[in-house]
Amino acid sequence: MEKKESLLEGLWGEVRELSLGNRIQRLDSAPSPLQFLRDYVSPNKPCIISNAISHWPALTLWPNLSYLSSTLSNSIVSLHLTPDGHADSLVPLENPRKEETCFVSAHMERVPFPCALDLVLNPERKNLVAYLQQQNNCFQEEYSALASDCDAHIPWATEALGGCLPEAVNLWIGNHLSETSFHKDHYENLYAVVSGEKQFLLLPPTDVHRMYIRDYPAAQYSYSGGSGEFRLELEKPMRYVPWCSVNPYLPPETKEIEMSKFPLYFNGPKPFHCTVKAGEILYLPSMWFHHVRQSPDDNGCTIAINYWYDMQFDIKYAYFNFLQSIHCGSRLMNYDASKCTISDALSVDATELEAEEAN
Ligand SMILES: O=C(O)CCC(=O)C(=O)O
Repeated sequence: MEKKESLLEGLWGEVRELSLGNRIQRLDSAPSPLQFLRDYVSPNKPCIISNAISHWPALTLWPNLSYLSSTLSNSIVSLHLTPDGHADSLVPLENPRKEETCFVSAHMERVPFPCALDLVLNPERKNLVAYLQQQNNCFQEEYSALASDCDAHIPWATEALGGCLPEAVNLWIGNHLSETSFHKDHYENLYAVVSGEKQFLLLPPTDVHRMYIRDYPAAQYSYSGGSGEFRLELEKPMRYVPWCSVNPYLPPETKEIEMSKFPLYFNGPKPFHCTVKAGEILYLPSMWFHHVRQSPDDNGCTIAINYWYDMQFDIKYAYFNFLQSIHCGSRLMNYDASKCTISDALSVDATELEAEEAN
């Protein structure tokens, strides 16, 4: 058991030593497609690129919020509402029965853009946190009036990634309270910040065991405009979502207990931390775990647009799945990590836990 743990620690170290180094590389201009493919996509390695979108009118137009409101005055957009800015995240259940924590999605409403922006900018007015986002190609559908302000794709990335246009282009407009919890996506992500700043914590796919991915019951916030209250409702029929258990920014009151529950994360190598500023692009490779926070510009919001390209389901993907499958215990429900050691966490047998659950 200890052997398995030290083998994994060896893997995390070797990946950093041989490939990733200790910080995210920065490029001063757009790479050629060949350089991007050879130095970043093939080795599955992030980078931040400056001066690649300087020609976008969006950089000067979008921070002027009255431009956005007038251009989008007739657009109906998807708005995500939560009580605290944490959507797609883990929340304790108010009446715990079997599971104590659920995976909660935001209350979603389709709203005229000017009203939606007003809610993003004034969280205190209705005591809610609004995040304009929808990961379904929303930029090209809901925000088509802004299409000429930026490129429809990132040309050098499109060429490097096989020539197909992005599968989805998404717009994100949020305030300082919106936070996206640790997760990974099966896409190559080119994430461009237009206004404000985004702070990313990044961990490579080789660190999957440090995320303690478990199955959580899915729940939904529902918001009533009348009472101004949120209700948290478990989905019916029950559905389970595998999600990362680690919250990297712990409030002092739970810090000690959370750190002891997730030692592989808190005692292992620090995640890569990077700030992506207005005018910069982060290349976030497929399957990398990421946690995102934001600092607004002087207008009170952060604006970003990301391009999701299909990933190659190649040998790296197969290796990753194999690695993930070694840690079978982390995918089970009701598995109380606080009661086990690091070695237990790595060696726990799925059938044992299932049997325990059945009893
Ligand atoms: O900007 C955010 O809040 C989240 C971005 C993200 O998770 C993604 O692009 O995959």
